[in-house]
Amino acid sequence: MEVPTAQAGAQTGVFPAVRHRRLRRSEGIRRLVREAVPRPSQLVLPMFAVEGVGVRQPVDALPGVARLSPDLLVEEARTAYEAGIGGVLLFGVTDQKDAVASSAHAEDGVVQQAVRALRVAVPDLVVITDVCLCAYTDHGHCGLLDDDGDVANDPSLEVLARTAVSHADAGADVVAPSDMMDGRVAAIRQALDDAGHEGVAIMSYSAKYASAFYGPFREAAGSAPGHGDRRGYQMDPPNAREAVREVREDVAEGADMVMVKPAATYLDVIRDVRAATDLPLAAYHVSGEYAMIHAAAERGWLDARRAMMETLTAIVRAGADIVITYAAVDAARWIEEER
Ligand code: PB1
Repeated sequence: MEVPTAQAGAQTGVFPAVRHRRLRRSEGIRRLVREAVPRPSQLVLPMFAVEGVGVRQPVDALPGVARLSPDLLVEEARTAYEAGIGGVLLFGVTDQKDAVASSAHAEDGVVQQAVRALRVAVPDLVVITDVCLCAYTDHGHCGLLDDDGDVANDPSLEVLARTAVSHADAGADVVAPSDMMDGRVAAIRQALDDAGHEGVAIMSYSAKYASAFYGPFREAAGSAPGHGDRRGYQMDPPNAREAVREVREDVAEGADMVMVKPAATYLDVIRDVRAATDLPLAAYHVSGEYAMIHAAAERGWLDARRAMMETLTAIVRAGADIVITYAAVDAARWIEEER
């Protein structure tokens, strides 16, 4: 049989020898060459824990999301676990607020109660807890205030560390400091180790921006700052190089995982951070990035499923190993349907 050779005179590497559409001809071929496909096991579901029994308070600005008492939270977490997601990230919602965030590290705090309930009800679920003071302070900032009303960095570290230890005491697998105080990773690592929690990991919100996309979360958690804003500690959106500096600092202080937040509007930062560290890189698809897709879909402008999956795929394509998203359970199911 004569071995076909390139058409006489035809150039190789360009049309018509190369036809890119050959690899788009069928779903089978497209699936074979698909590059970045989110996996259910890399998705983390944020959850809001409140006091009480039988409490379910849907959050208007976050379709499908509710504040849940421990009994109902474990049911929803079990469903998420059975859908194959990688873990849950717990946020406390409470009326117990004071100037020094006492309820943040209370042994019977809302997050501590939820962690203990999950440890019993869904023992193999990875439980991550958000470590911050904004939900527990009467001023709504992520740290303690000094006499001038500014967020006092170093005095906040001790309270953040105590909060992380109280989560670990309750059984958290991972603590995730979202406060953006300088030095908090080292302080938390030292406190966890001193308390015998060498095995509890730290997922640091290393590059967390003062974003306009947190509004729905603040409605859910009742955590908006009472005065001013968070630009004195969260990062300025125009800065990408600064994110690499923040990540390198947290790695040096002992972070086990780092994070970029928000995600869909910071894909370049995710890519830069990916290149800067081999540690597991999480990206947080925040409340506003999630809610705006649902809002557009409710007006008939977008297909929510396709838009959500395209967004999560972009975050993974940019280099994220872990995606924190309110769509985690939906996405896990959609991924399984499309396998
Ligand atoms: O989904 C979201 O918008 C997350 C919001 C995020 C939670 N870690 C913070 C946003 C804020 O600044 O209010 C909460 C700060 N600890």
